[in-house]
Formats: sequence, structure tokens, C-alpha cells
Amino acid sequence: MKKTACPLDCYDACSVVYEPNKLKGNPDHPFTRGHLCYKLNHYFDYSQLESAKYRGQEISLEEALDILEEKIKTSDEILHYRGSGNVGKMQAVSDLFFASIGATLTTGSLCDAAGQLGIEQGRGKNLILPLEQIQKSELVIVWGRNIGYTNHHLIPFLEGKTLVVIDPIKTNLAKNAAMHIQLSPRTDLELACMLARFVYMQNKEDEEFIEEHTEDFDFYADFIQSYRMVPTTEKIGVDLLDIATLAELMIDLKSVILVGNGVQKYAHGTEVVRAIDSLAAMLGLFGKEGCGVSFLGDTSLMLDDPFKVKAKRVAKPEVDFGAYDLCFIQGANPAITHPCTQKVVEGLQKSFSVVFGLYDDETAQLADLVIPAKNFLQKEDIRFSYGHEFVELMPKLQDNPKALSEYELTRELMERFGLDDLKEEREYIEHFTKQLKKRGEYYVLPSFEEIPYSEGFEEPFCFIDEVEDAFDRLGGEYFLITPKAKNAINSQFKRDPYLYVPLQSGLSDGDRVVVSSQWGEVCMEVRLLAELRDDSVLAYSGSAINHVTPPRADNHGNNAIFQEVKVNLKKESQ
Ligand SMILES: Nc1nc2c(c(=O)[nH]1)N[C@H]1C(S)=C(S)[C@@H](COP(=O)(O)OP(=O)(O)OC[C@H]3O[C@@H](n4cnc5c(=O)[nH]c(N)nc54)[C@H](O)[C@@H]3O)O[C@H]1N2
Ligand SMILES: Nc1nc2c(c(=O)[nH]1)N[C@H]1C(S)=C(S)[C@@H](COP(=O)(O)OP(=O)(O)OC[C@H]3O[C@@H](n4cnc5c(=O)[nH]c(N)nc54)[C@H](O)[C@@H]3O)O[C@H]1N2
Ligand code: SF4
Ligand SMILES: [Mo]
Repeated sequence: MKKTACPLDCYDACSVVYEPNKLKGNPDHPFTRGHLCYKLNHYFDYSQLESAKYRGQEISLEEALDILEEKIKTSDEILHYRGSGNVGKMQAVSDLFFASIGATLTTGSLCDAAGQLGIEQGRGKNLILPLEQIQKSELVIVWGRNIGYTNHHLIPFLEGKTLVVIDPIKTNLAKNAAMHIQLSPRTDLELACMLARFVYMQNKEDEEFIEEHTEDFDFYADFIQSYRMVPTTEKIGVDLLDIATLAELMIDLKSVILVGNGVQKYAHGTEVVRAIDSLAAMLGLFGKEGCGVSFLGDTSLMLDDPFKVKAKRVAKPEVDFGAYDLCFIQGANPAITHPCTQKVVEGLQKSFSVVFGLYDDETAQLADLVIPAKNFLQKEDIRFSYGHEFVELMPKLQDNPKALSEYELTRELMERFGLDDLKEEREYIEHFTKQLKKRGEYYVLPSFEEIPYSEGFEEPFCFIDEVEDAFDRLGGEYFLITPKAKNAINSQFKRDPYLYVPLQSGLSDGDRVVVSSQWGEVCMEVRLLAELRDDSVLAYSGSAINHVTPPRADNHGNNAIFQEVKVNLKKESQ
């Protein structure tokens, strides 16, 4: 049985059994349990680029490398923009080359950097919560994570638990939960503070934990009490009794909180996640069996990464593609996935742009030069997961002379520029594997702890005690919710192009509307959705919705803020 792992940016990081032209879930893997999802089940339906292209004309790989070399030599400002089309560790090998020629790399992300910082501010380290602890819990709170779509291998682990979903959408998981808090978007910080108030009012905080492992609890107590019950509950848009009931459940049961990306696509995303973590710390949910808070975990913890380089960097969400002579785009489709599409497209048209990827996607179609990449079956790699503790090896299983791996491209460029400090590919893979821990027959993360934080935190847990938030001044009629689609992975595979609107919007299925914000506008086809609140519309990642999202980073300069916007709708005139 030949085995590899799914390379896609997904919590599940499935273990894959390879047969030529067929991929199957590994039946022996404790998390994958023998099944994959639409994306890998249909992997071969999406055809890979077969040739390099220069301004639309097919050219050889050698010619493509000649053009790239020439362009690098004649460009002053070079951007290396790497996305998450494949999250194997070897993707980052190209950072070595681009940093050494003085190119600008990115910092922060379009994804989870806001929440990651919020966790670090409180706990110091963002450790993965192992599956076993989720299994041992009694109450599971799914907070802004759409497990049914983005993390569905976790569903069997939730069986028999009291399930609470906190999400502005009535997701399928919410329909099957004991309780669904269908809050107004962007009110999670307030909800976390209200829950903390109920705990505090009844003196049910974990005094021993607070005394031993935290500092400045008094400031936190003042902070949560600055949120007045009635106006705050009105803002959250749910019944006060429901909040009180959830607080009771958290006091009584061993609780795990599964926090997703949905809560932190905002300017104050860091503070939202920190407020959820602070609530958990007040209840003493760290370092105990069957308890904990899981966000997208930090896979680089305690890992000596040979591709970590010093370089000039620009905040990824704020990249101005037009400010560079040459934009080298790898494993990304920013013409769809980056905020403020119009600005991205104008920028790419202004600069000389190179796409190194798998598909003839929107960014490849705009690019001057396209270089085909090998897919995950055609090169060697190693796969960490941000959702669970297992690490998988990804051996090379197929040949493909028509494309290059990231390592091959880097080696070519290093040679052409007389840089000789690249090691053999094997050495890099081994450098990663030798740092892994073993649990039975499986590799796990170097930072794996059976019960995270059971030895306490390095520094005392630091509660949230202030937040800056100016959103209420924004105009626009509807909140925008823009999460992940079921059968896509951001812009890859089967996208969902529709704008979903509430039943009372006065629109009908098939209507075309112009969605607009201060950042731009775009025409989309409407679908009615009963699962929405009246104050929100929804468009999935991979749709055209980024025409209206802000080209800005969050308050700390790290993360994209796709939902820090309100939109207006206007029916397109026939
Ligand atoms: N509106 C909205 N926008 C979003 C989001 C959202 O929720 N809403 N989510 C954001 C988030 S969280 C993320 S992570 C980003 C992701 O956005 P991107 O980083 O753009 O990721 P993808 O769309 O998955 O993939 C982009 C490209 O990667 C290439 N690729 C795949 N495998 C390989 C490989 O092995 N090698 C190379 N060189 N290329 C490869 C393919 O050509 C593919 O077209 O999108 C962000 N954009
Ligand atoms: N099928 C599929 N799986 C994927 C991906 C994909 O594109 N498709 N992308 C992968 C990537 S890159 C990532 S980062 C992960 C992210 O996966 P998730 O963590 O699940 O994140 P999202 O899908 O962005 O949003 C999750 C939920 O947050 C809710 N939400 C939106 N706004 C708010 C809010 O203000 N408060 C609360 N409480 N909830 C809110 C949304 O309604 C949605 O149900 O998924 C990965 N897995
Ligand atoms: S996309 Fe996620 S669920 Fe689907 S096969 Fe890959 S890791 Fe598994
Ligand atoms: Mo992401």
C-alpha cells in the first residue's frame, strides 16, 4: 500500500492511499478512517497545467526559466508572494532563493494570524489540542468553525457530547446541536464577556487555577463588567436566557471550545480570540483532561525550520502588487482569494507577473509568465496539520517531466545566480522528520503534549482587559459573511459562486444584484437562504466577493479582515 497525505490547506490533513488515478482515505489512520472528501475524490478531474506560457504562448520550461532569470536581473523591486494552495513544508524552500536576492517576502496571512496572536498574548504558545482530549470532553462548543464543511473528519469525535454551536448561520451542525447561539456577526467578543459575567456573578470562576496560573484577573473582571447586560445582549442579538444557559453548561461540564476562522476576520480579530481564551482561562480549562481551546494550531512550534529566512517583508493583506517590477506568485490565486480584487488585478497588470502553480486560474490568466508546478504526487514533501497532532510523509509517487517542484525551481534559480548554499532535497525532509515525535506507529508534532499546558504556561496567562473597536461607524446595510465552501478549497476545485440572501430581502432566486462597499462592487446571482439572519448576506471564499472586501490588515497589522465591511445590494436593472 503506497501512502501519502492530502496537501490542501485543511484541518484534517488526511492520510491518503495512492493507486494510479485513484486516491482513497487510509482505513488504518485514526483520524482519516478510510475516507477523503470531494476534493481529493475528484482530484484528477481538474487538469494540471501542461506547459509553461509566456504572454499566452506555450514555451518550454527552459525558456520560461531564461525569461524569469532575465526579469529578475533587470527588476529592482521583486515580490515573492506565496499562498496556501499546497501546505507541504517544502513549499517554503523558494523563500531561500528570494530572500537571498533581496526580494520582498510577506508577513502575516490572509487566514489565521489574528487569532494566533490573540492566543500567544494570553497563553504564550498556540499548542494543538489532541483528539483524545476532545474525545474525553462532555461539552463541545463549536465557535465560528463550520465543521461539517471544513473539518468533517472530526464529526465522529463529537458523538455523545453536548454540542453547542455559535455561528450567525444555521449550519447543518447547528441544526443537530443541543443549542445554537445564532448571534449577530462580529459580536463574539461581547458574547465571551457576557458568558464570563454570568460565571463571575455566581463566583464560579476557577480560583485555584487563576491564583496559580494567571495574572491581573481583577483587571479582567473590571473589563467584563464594563459590558452592560441589556445593551450588549441586544447587540449580540440573542436571548439573555440562552447566554445564561450556556454559562451554566460551561460551569458544570468538562468543556472544549473549537474556535474557527470565522470569529477573527475582523480588525479586532486578535482580541476576539483572546476574549474566548480568557473565558476559558477563567474556568480553568487549560492543562486538564477533556478540556481546552482549539484554534488553528501553530505547526511551527519547537520546529527548527531550515526555510525560515530574514528578509524585507510586507503585510500580506496589504500587498500592493503594482508597487513591484516583478511579482512572483507561488501556490496562490490572489485575483480571487486576496481582498479588494480590483486593486489586485490593476497591480498585476502594472507589474511583470509570474505564476508558479497547478492550474490555469484567474491569476495565471493575467500573468505574463506561467510556470507549471508538480502536484503533490509528483514530488517529495511532509505534511503537518493545524487541526490534529499527526504528521504525514509524502513520498514522490509519479513522474511529471512537464512541470517543476518547488525544490527544482529553487535549485535552478540558485545555480543560475551562483548561489551554492542549497542542500539536497532529502536532507531537508530528513531535517523535518528527525524532529518529530512518535506515538505508536504514527509521527506527531514536535510540540505534542498529551494534555497541553499541564505544566502550566511559560508566563502566567494574561487576560484581555481592553479592546479598540470603531466598526459601529461603518455604513452599509448587511454584514458580509464569507466562509469556506463545501467542495472547494478557497479557489481550487468546485466553487460556489452565489450571493446568499435572507428570505426577507425582497429578492428571488436567480436575481442578479450589484453588491457594493466602499472598496468596490460586483454583480452576483442570488440564492435565498433561510439559514441566514436578516442582517447578513453570505458569499463563499472562491466566489467573486473579494471585489468588496478591504485591502487592509487587522489592528495589529497581521491578518486579512474579509468581514470588516458592510455591503449594500441593488437589483441589477434588466
Ligand atoms: N472572501 C474570502 N476570501 C478568502 C478567504 C475567505 O474565507 N473568504 N479565506 C482566505 C484564506 S483563510 C486563505 S488560506 C486564502 C487561500 O488562498 P490561496 O493561497 O490563493 O489558495 P488556493 O485558492 O487554495 O490555491 C491557489 C493556487 O495554488 C496552486 N497550487 C496548488 N498546489 C500547488 C503546488 O503544489 N505548488 C504550487 N506552486 N502551486 C500549487 C493552484 O494553482 C491554485 O490555483 O484565501 C483567503 N481568501
Ligand atoms: N471545504 C473546505 N474546507 C476548508 C477550506 C475550504 O475552502 N473549503 N479552507 C481551509 C482553510 S484555508 C481554512 S483557514 C479553514 C477555515 O475553516 P473554518 O474555521 O471553518 O472557517 P470559515 O469557513 O471561514 O468560517 C467558519 C464559520 O464561521 C462562521 N462565522 C462567520 N462570521 C462569524 C462571526 O462573526 N462569529 C461567529 N461566531 N461565526 C462566524 C461562518 O458562518 C462559518 O460557519 O478551512 C479549511 N478547510
Ligand atoms: S481537503 Fe481536507 S478532508 Fe479533503 S482529503 Fe484533504 S485533508 Fe481530507
Ligand atoms: Mo486559510
